[in-house]
Amino acid sequence: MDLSYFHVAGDVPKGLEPETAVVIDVLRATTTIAWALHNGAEAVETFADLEQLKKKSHEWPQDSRLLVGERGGKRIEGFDLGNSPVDVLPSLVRGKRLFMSTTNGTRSLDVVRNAGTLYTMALPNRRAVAERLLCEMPNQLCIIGSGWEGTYSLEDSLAAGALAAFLLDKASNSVEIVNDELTAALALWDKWKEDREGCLRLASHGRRLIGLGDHDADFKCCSELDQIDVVPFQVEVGVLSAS
Ligand code: 3SL
Repeated sequence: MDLSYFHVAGDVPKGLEPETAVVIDVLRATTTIAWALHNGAEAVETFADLEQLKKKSHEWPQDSRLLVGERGGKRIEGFDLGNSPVDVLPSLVRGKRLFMSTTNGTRSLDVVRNAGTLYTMALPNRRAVAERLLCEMPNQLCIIGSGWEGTYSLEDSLAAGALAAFLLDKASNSVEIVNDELTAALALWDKWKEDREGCLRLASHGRRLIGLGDHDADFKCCSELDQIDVVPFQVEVGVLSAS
């Protein structure tokens, strides 16, 4: 399996349609997606564009849909929930379809929606996603971060390193690191793996969230490792289900 990492979806070379892609947005979209599906959401349908989200969600029965998302870290006006993984409680999301739009994470997903196979990952479901990849053993895997408005983010690189480290540990003979971004992500993981929350708090988006108010529960949740077994998988364009 050839492994590469792109800091943001815009860095994926034009014309490269990844055979298998894993999209990461540690703070907080893919952590929220993992917890929502773990807690029984029917699916999470993601949108880059808010108008499209509103149109699609209105075609869905009102009692089985929730509108979820943020802009600039704050809940979108009129939406049921913001983008916090600790808010997608089983009592709220079980059986519901979540219509979700976030500043960066759902945009990243939109860019790589035509990948042959598409997963999302965060730190709490790292092992589950890695084990799925080891079963499937694709020839080529692109790990794609979400960053912040097109720029690098420390926390997504940390998680990319965490995924690569797991794959190398379990199958070093079958895994090849093919770009420098992933080598750097592995070094980052090595440095911060015992203080993941410290890394998230140091990250510029972590500091942005701290500036917006108390996000202690989010930091704790987003930095947990290998806690849940859900593997979010794109079943149709834009729609992620637990698998
Ligand atoms: O950028 C995103 O997609 C969000 O995850 C950002 S936030 O953590 O919800 O502010």
